[in-house]
Amino acid sequence: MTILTVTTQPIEGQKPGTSGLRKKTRVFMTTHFVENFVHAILTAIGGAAEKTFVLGGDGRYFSPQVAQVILRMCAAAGAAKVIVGRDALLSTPAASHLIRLNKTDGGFIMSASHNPGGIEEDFGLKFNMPNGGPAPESVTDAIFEATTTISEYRILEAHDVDLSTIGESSLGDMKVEVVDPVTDYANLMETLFDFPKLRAMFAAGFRMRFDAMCAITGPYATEILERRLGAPTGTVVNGTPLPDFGGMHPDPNPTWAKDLMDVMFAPDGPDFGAASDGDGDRNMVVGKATYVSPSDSLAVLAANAHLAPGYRGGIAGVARSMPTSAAADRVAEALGVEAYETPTGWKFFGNLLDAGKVTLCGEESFGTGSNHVREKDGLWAVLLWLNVLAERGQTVAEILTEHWARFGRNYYSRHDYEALPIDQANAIVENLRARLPDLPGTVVEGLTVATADDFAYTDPVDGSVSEHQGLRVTFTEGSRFVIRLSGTGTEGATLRLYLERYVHGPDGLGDVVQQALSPIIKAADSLAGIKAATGRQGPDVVT
Ligand code: VG1
Ligand code: CO
Repeated sequence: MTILTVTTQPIEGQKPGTSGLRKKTRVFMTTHFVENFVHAILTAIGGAAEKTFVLGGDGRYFSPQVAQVILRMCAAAGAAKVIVGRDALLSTPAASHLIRLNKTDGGFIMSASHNPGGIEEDFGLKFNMPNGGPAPESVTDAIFEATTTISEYRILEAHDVDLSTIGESSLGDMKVEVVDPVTDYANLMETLFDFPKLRAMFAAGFRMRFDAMCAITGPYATEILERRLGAPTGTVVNGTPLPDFGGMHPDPNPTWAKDLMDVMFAPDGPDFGAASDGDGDRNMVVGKATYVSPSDSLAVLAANAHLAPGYRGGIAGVARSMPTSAAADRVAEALGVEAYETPTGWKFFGNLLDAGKVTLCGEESFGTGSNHVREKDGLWAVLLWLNVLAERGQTVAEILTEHWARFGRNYYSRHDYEALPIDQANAIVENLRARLPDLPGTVVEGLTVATADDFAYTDPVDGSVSEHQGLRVTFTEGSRFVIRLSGTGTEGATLRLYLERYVHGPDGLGDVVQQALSPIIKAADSLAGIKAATGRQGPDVVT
């Protein structure tokens, strides 16, 4: 087979964001776009010669074609082998696991996660490192750099590899091993959780609904929940991955998983509900008529992880992204373990996990995970919740109520203003940033500003510094808001406003989160002027 050397030139905008490169699918479909980016990845990691990689994705439109390009470029670059999920399918956590299990040199994940899929929607590609985690900023910077200087790439001239049949084949001198996307991951879950106990809980009539939102977790949830744990057929809904996710927006939150919310809040609703995102790394958990905020979910899991076999020895520490509520910090304090605060995005947890400093990590955006892989993991979180429910024999509502009584409650919400003109969003952030030094002591809407800064993170393991990770303003009575721009969108800019208020012990505020937060919402708007600048009456999505 011939290796072709193709002349190309830099394509603008190939800068990886919070989690890989995401663009409109039609942009990815333009000439050389995929090839240029793959070449840049291979350059940034020092070439592919003799290396082994993992390849898979969430099955969205255009993935089959991109998989073939990646295979032919890896073959041309002298890679020894690529392990591919059947039909190029792999959830992000399953890909992370395969990278680690097979001690490979990293992996390519084709996904734009929670962004909708289809020819008119979004596509994405990210590279994970040999530890199974997302490439750190040093590597994504090097990838971007390589996209700006590219002049040619190499690709093998060959027919498509059959990815629909499990087994090994050759592409030039490179081996291609097609594996079942689910088995190894499901086996890993069996080592972490008490499957016999969960089977007994389902056998005793425990009712659950798992909404896979026509994305990648369907096959995983069906195998684990229905086959291995004996949950009734139909427990998993929307379980077949579709190239356009059936037109759904696979973002597991109350807005986009409204069907699930309706079922869970109906009078005869199941005991437990869950949804996951496009690539299976995020989750929403819901009890009977009880919504669990992701920040609370992380805190509850941290407080109860020792109830599951994989975490019996306790946890080493907890990490959360800066905008995530401090609920987990209070648990860490009670357990006498360290709590870490990182910038948004899973790539910042990798060093802490590798160094054994933390066992659990989480983000306010419905992502939680542990040291079992180096990605957040939606189904893992669902199984840990199930294990906790089985051990405690309580409902989700009872567990939450007891948790708040013991640790106090961090009222929390995120308000997203989507698809803003980029200049407008930048101006809101720049204006507030410029005022930060003068804010302490200012009284706004009855609240006094205590501190105001632009979050910068120094990685405690390798000393690398990441600046401009979100503007945060805290008030003297302990509440705060954070503003940052999304790094995963593909249309205009999305402004995220994160709001938090801590109330110690039973508070009489009830379950009216937005009401409890209303003083902070007003103060944030008065300081940042979001409504005035955008002309909008309120956020597009509230979680
Ligand atoms: C969002 C979330 C962030 C998450 C990221 C990737 O990023 O806020 O917490 O890590 O998506 O998740 P941003 O920059 O848009 O706020 V996923 O499931 O898209 O890989
Ligand atoms: Co995701």
